[in-house]
Amino acid sequence: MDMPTRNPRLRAWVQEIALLCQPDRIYWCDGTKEEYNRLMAQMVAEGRAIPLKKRPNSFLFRSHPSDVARVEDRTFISTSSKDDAGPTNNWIAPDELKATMLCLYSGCMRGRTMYVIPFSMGPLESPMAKIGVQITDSPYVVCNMHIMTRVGTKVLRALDEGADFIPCLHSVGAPLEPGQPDVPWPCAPAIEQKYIAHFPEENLIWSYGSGYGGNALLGKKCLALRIASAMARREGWMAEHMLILRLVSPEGRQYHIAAAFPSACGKTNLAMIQPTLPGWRAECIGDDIAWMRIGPDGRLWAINPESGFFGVAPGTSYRTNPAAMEMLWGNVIFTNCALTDDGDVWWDRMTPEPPPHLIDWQGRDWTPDRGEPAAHPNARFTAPTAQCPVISPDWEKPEGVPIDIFIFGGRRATTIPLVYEAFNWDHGVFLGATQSSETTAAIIGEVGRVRRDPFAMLPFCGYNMGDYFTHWLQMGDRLGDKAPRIFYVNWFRKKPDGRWLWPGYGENSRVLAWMCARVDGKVGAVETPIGLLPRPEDLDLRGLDIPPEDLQELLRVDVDAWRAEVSDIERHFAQFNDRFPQRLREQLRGLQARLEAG
Ligand code: O2Y
Ligand code: MN
Repeated sequence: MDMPTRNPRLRAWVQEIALLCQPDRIYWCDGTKEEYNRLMAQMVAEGRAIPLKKRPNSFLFRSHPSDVARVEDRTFISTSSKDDAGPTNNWIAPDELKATMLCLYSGCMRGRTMYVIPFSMGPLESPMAKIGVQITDSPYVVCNMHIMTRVGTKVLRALDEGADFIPCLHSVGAPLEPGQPDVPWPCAPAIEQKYIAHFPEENLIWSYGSGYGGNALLGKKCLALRIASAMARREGWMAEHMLILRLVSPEGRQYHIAAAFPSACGKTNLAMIQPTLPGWRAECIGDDIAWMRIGPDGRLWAINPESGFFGVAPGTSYRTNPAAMEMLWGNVIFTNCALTDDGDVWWDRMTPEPPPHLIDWQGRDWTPDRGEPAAHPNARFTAPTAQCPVISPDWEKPEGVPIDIFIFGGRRATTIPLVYEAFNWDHGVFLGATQSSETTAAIIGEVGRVRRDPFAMLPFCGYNMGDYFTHWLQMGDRLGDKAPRIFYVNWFRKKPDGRWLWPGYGENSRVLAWMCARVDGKVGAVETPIGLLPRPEDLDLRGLDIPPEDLQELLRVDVDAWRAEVSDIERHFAQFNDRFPQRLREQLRGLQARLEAG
């Protein structure tokens, strides 16, 4: 077998996987534009992709209706001891899981091409970058990886020089018999055949049966969060489900913010915020993942390991996220969006009124009276980060940016105020550990139920979450007085009649500006049982028409509701048993005591 690498481990692994999966051909990706164009042209010719007349070099894909999102129930953290995966992860012992998956992988690429994708998460020159090599039988995955990661021969050269790599094996799980015609979106027919497996003790990823998003683009959730979080704990850094944002004050002072939100809380919108507050501006550094380590100055420095956005399309509009809309002018892969009659894409709430006729995400005629959305609720765009009109000129700096502020948040109609600050690091870790959000239609299950999603990492922590809390506490010990300040936000509090109290989007800059003033010691705060809140006059609300009673409600600490919250937090913490850090138990007792005293 001819291989363009001298790296002995990589050569042996590719050979082993080729013998196992039995592809018809092996192709090593070079990451070039020519390669991307060739694969796209091939997928168009095969009827898997639709070129969009209205957007240059952009294509629409339609997935199989059974393969439309991450499959949390089929995602496994496979450690020798079940306790090391913890109560919030699915677990199967490594030997058992490997035996099952080896049977599935055997001959799974027959009739297909096996692509070998050398990629880097983070700029290759960054001391924080990690190299992965994904093997896949999906050309759609190859093209998405081109956008989302740094693919190519530069990575191969680093591997030749002995760089380590994380092996990521992926198959759609749909071998072709000789003469069998292919389908536009091959995937394993049954959900029980899908496995998204992580072996953190050996930095190994095996994914089988799905061709969609986080299940298949293995650099993202699998490597940059699940495997990286386990590596980060061992090596003393942090891999977090966080956007990274630079806010610049009218005086030109820069503040760097990293923020964790569960799904459906507007994370990409905040990452690309266009402040309404006069004189303030913002630059996006990343919208989903932050890798952070303590720098030589003792501060926490963050990079965005990705090079693309894999954003949810429905809800994205010129009102909610103008920067994203501008970014999507061309060079974009759209998945499960609707197709307009003039060759463009459309999704729910993109425009106030839908077009009179569309082809829906399953290729069927659609008119507004259909009663179901034209685009799938988890329809996606894959777009290069560099195309974002508000991207920071420093987004690829190898050393990253120094973080001043951490924000945790969730979607809660009641109880949680618009913003409050943690008393100290341990209290901030408590806020992250108790993070909660109401479920929306984007998550399978009951809508409007409060779900605890610690640090927005529930589906992404590659080890026992009790140990993850301890890791956060230890990072704080090492950072000392250089630690970022920690805040909690809730943009989604409602009036009794169901209307939002806060306008959100660009107006959130007013809340961010208060945080910056807190960092600089320029503004006071009221001490309450739950944390430090702004007084109404501490928020710069000039030009915003918000009734004083709404503001009062946004900043109200509802002590009775918080007592109920404490009971729920106790139940949530109990699942971590002996892995739960005593310091967070003390935080809970402190909150209880303050609520009783207040
Ligand atoms: O459904 C998927 O496979 C995508 S999930 C996703 C994609 C981009 C950013 N974040 C997420 C997420 O689930 O947090
Ligand atoms: Mn995410």
